[in-house]
Amino acid sequence: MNRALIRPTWAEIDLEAITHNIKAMIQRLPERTEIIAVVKANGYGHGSVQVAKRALESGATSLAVALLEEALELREAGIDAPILVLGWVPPEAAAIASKHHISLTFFQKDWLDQVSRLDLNGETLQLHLKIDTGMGRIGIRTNEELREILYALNDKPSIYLTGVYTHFATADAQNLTYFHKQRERFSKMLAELKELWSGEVAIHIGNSASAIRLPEGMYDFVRYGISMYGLYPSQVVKEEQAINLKQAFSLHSRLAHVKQIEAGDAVSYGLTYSAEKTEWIGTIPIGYGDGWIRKFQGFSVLVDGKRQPIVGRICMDQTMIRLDREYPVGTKVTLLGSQNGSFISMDEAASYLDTINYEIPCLLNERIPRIYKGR
Ligand code: PMH
Repeated sequence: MNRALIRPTWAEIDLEAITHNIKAMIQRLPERTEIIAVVKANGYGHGSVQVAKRALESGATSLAVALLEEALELREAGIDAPILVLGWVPPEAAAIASKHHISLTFFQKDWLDQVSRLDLNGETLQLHLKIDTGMGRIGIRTNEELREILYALNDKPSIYLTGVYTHFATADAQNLTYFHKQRERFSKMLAELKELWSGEVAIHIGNSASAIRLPEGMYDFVRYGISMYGLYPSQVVKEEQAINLKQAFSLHSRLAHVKQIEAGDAVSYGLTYSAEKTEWIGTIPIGYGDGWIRKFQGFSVLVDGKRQPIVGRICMDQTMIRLDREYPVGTKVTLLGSQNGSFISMDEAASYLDTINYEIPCLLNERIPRIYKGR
């Protein structure tokens, strides 16, 4: 028996959907613009190694992660494509990056000075310069910082500037005024950089929302995250219908117990639910210990293609649902995704939790095995 599947609760990742979503993006982009598949946070909870491999097979040419640890995991899985770390890495770890040919993001002169004092064992280190054009997170903000950093790079022979990029704060919004302001700041900074620097650098500015909405303005690469997984960056982008995406993630379990309760009988901690009449109650083996958080109380799941409400408090490992009739133990329950023609989207779950779709697959933790379809 497959140990990962002793408990019948699993996430299914449809790799064909990943291929579909990458191809849809490639079709929108001009030929010169390539795709960096963003697989940070374990591929937005979908599994970084499997998604990265499928993304590269489907036309993405590089990968991006948030942490150096995440990049090393990809290298350990035998992936040799270019990888960029998007977050800040402690300078003393830069030798690990150069050893494994992983590109790092930088934006501090002090960081560069510290890295230049490391022994890189004859390897080179490739860096992308991050420009903060208005996200207010990381990056240089002024021409003075740019000049200082480029000047400092000049006498560091094993450190190469291979990319420059920025990130948008409102590319998914209705009003794109701020987005265009950030683009304007970026192109000014880029013009300054080109005055001062003769080397070839790859330029990338766009996440999913910007790449979907302004494919012509994306320079050399787009950093394709949420939409590679088949989710729209926002309702606004979804309604524009510029691209057709397929949700890759679905979540399933099976009824572990089915019973009838009588009017007045209560369910779960705190007795927050009592039956109004005789009812069928099912128990499924998933709970907040899996990231299926307590706020899902009152949301629905699919059994027999029909919506059935979650009743009573969600426990650490178990959740109860009210069934429209008796079902045998072992009946499949779909918590996210489609079953018999019905569909519970990630967007619906996110809206129920008053959050964004990005957060849901990240929330569902490693206790839930990921099963890959379409291999
Ligand atoms: N580039 C950077 C620097 C990012 O931080 C992200 C996503 C992406 C690209 C991909 O964006 P997309 O998923 O919208 O396509 N980063 C985050 C974040 O830090 N919180 O939510 C999404």
